[in-house]
Amino acid sequence: MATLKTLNEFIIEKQSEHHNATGEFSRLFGDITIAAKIINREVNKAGLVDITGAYGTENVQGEAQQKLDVYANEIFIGALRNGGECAAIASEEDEDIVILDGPSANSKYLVAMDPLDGSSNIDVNVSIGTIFSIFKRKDTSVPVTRDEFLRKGIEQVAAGYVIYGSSTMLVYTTGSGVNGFTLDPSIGEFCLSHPDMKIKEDGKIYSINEGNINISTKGVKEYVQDCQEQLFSARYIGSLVADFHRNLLKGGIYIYPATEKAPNGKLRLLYECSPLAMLAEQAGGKASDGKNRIMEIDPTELHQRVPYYVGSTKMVEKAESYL
Ligand code: P6P
Repeated sequence: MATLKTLNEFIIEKQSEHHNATGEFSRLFGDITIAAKIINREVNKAGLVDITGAYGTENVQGEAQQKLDVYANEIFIGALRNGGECAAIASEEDEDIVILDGPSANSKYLVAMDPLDGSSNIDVNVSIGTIFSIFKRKDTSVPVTRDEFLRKGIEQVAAGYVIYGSSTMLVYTTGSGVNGFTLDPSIGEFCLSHPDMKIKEDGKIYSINEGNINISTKGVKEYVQDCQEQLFSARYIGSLVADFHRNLLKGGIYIYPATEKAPNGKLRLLYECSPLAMLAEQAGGKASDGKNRIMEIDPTELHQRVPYYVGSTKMVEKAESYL
């Protein structure tokens, strides 16, 4: 029987492969994992919380019930602040960066994240996710600035997501392949369940909100028509992490194109498109804005949106050929 390998054991094993590893990255990752476990616990009882919340009850900390994405944001910020390995955070939930003072002040890592993506799906019991991206500071002797986060995806040292679904999984890469870990609640550990994940070069699943098709470009309409003529399956969960994860396992493409309503698409480059692009590429797939490789886009502002085509290489290339 294969031996169980926890995420912590895996990270320490990998750390020893990086000769100059000082354990800081491993500790940073441990902080992210702790936050994911806490959020998992809250997400799993979200329905219940909503019911009690509806009666204005307070949670165990005596605070008024918060929206779960605000709560998730605070949990991640708290875990990273206490861990002391992250100098600052860029979050979808905060307009400006959050600088972590105290022990974190001269840490060498920066984290960009969407603490709980798809949170509108919580009260309909649909899978949701956390997306995170890790950069290394160039100079820890100067204060962190907002501009320091405006880095190309190729500069990420790690990227990953947590999917809170029928099971809770953490999937990440540090640039040498993608590995998936499933949370075993009975021992509170993420255990290696999907080693060396690869996405199929081609697939038959396409994920796009076809409600926007009439306000999408001609090329998008033509590509969707092409998928329909080939009798592909349309699967759109309305939760990026869930659609991405299914396509990673089964092959497929996820598209959030530019539309008349959203001329740059809806998804954010820094903490949604870029980290998932690193994972897609590391798994043998592709991620573009319809023309340019996502990982090469030079961000100009923190919450910048980009059109997004990600998944099986041949499907992304076929879509690009129509654009
Ligand atoms: P629409 C959730 O709000 C999200 O950011 C992604 O998780 C999801 O794929 C997309 O937006 C859904 O957006 O416009 O299709 O409802």
